[in-house]
Amino acid sequence: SGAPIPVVDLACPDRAAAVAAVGDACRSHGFFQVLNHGIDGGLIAEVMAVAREFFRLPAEEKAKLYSDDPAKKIRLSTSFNVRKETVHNWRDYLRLHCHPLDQFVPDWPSNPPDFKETMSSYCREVRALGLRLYAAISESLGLEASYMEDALGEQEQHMAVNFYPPCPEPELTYGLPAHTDPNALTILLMDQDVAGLQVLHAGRWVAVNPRPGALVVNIGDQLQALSNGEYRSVWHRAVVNSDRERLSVASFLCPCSGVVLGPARKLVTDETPAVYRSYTYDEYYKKFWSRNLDQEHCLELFRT
Ligand code: AKG
Repeated sequence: SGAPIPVVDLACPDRAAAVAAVGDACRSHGFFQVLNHGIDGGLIAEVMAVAREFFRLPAEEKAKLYSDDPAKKIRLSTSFNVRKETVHNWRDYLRLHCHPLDQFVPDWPSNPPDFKETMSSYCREVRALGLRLYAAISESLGLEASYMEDALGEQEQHMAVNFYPPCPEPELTYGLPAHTDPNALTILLMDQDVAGLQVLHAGRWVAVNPRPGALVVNIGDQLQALSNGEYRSVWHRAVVNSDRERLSVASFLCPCSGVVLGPARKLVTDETPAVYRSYTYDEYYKKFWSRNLDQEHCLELFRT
């Protein structure tokens, strides 16, 4: 129910209009779909196919990658920290670190045989798209185009390849419970024909049904902080259903851990005082994951 999330066409010849559309979407919903994002449709289809093939591997083969240690750089699990949760997610997910690629790819799954190559190509493309979006987001706030990229440091990049099997009793759990993203920017690729992602907007859960070829982008907690609360990192969740499996691939751009974050100086004025104090990403990340996902917004703990 509710209004669908905004759609931004990155091929819009009027750049100022595209930048304004990005800004409006970040302010109103914290989520938007991007069309003409520049990532080849053939590559996107291959990513979905290779991810599906991975989850179809025999359980014994996948079990070799299983770990409930959140510190591992590559692992298969059902949530960030299964040791802490009281209700388990109806999800399998493969968590990968993706930047720099040459450091991490050797440890990625070598079955399916084209997993490494396909996923590496996609990671490179997603990163380039993320950097383009940072420029538009910075400009839409009246900042230098390079502001976000500079402020976030040499960024890490992670990926969650999420597989939600059909669930016999979908009302008893979630694929992924309500959360905001602790990172800066998330780019989501998902099945077009099975609904699951829901976004909280004006107090209601809104289903996201991406248009063909679209990617879904959302603002993470760090961009909310850098924008001094102007842009919103909103609650979202994945629901499951009893008859269809669903696949999504979430790419997270994350500040480097030592970088000091806080509202952009230009956005702090007498009329708009700093909403958040400064902190390191390391401090934020530890705080975020030391709590349960569905508690109050973690940024509330970093208010001035
Ligand atoms: C995540 O991986 O953090 C997500 O929010 C995924 C949502 C989805 O499966 O659509």
